[in-house]
Amino acid sequence: MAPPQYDFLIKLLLIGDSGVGKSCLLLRFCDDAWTPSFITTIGIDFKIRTIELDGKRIKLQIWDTAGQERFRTITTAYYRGAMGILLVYDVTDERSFNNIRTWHANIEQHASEGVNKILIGNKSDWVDKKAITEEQGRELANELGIKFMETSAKINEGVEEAFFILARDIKARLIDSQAENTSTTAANDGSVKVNQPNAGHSSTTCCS
Ligand SMILES: Nc1nc2c(ncn2[C@@H]2O[C@H](COP(=O)(O)OP(=O)(O)OP(=O)(O)O)[C@@H](O)[C@H]2O)c(=O)[nH]1
Ligand SMILES: [Mg+2]
Repeated sequence: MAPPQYDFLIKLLLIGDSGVGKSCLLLRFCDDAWTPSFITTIGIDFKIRTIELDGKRIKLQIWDTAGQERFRTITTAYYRGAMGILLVYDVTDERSFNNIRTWHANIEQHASEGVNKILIGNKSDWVDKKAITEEQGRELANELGIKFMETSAKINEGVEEAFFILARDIKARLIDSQAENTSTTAANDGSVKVNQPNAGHSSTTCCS
């Protein structure tokens, strides 16, 4: 069997209200493409992009959930397998910002403990229609104890950074720390096995 084309697999999840731009962020990050048309996600979708961090090839498997309420049962089932979650609101839509607390509470309830998170204020290009300031976004992120980025999938601003910040945090938590632990055991059995970033997480039906 051919060896995998990556060193580690990281599973990410995009959540947030319908229309905030989750699918567009994914399209921008994975395909460097943009579409102004709104095709609402039905249930769940995913895309892959392999990035390099500190000389390691990290395959990002990114799950894109439907924001619409009617898909909530399906989408919630994907929380547990996620190593990192992007909580997205639309900076021109106050309601989507106010709903972030509910999305965050859903994570607390359904995701794996210690899952890395980042708050994303998308559509930063739409200056005229902006309803939520960068400061408000940062304050909420601080309150929730998570990182924050404003992004625009349209003009490709902050998108790369947002995914990389999250991937780096996950790498530090699951891969680097595990490598440190296993390097001690390596002295005993001669093998270093760090290629299981999901070890210790309960597996679900979602992401295998
Ligand atoms: N101006 C601007 N519009 C955006 C941006 N990102 C997305 N949009 C627009 O917002 C609309 C919704 O984008 P989607 O990515 O489909 O939204 P979604 O969050 O995936 O929605 P659901 O799949 O229903 O949950 C589309 O018309 C996009 O073109 C952005 O950065 N700037
Ligand atoms: Mg979508």
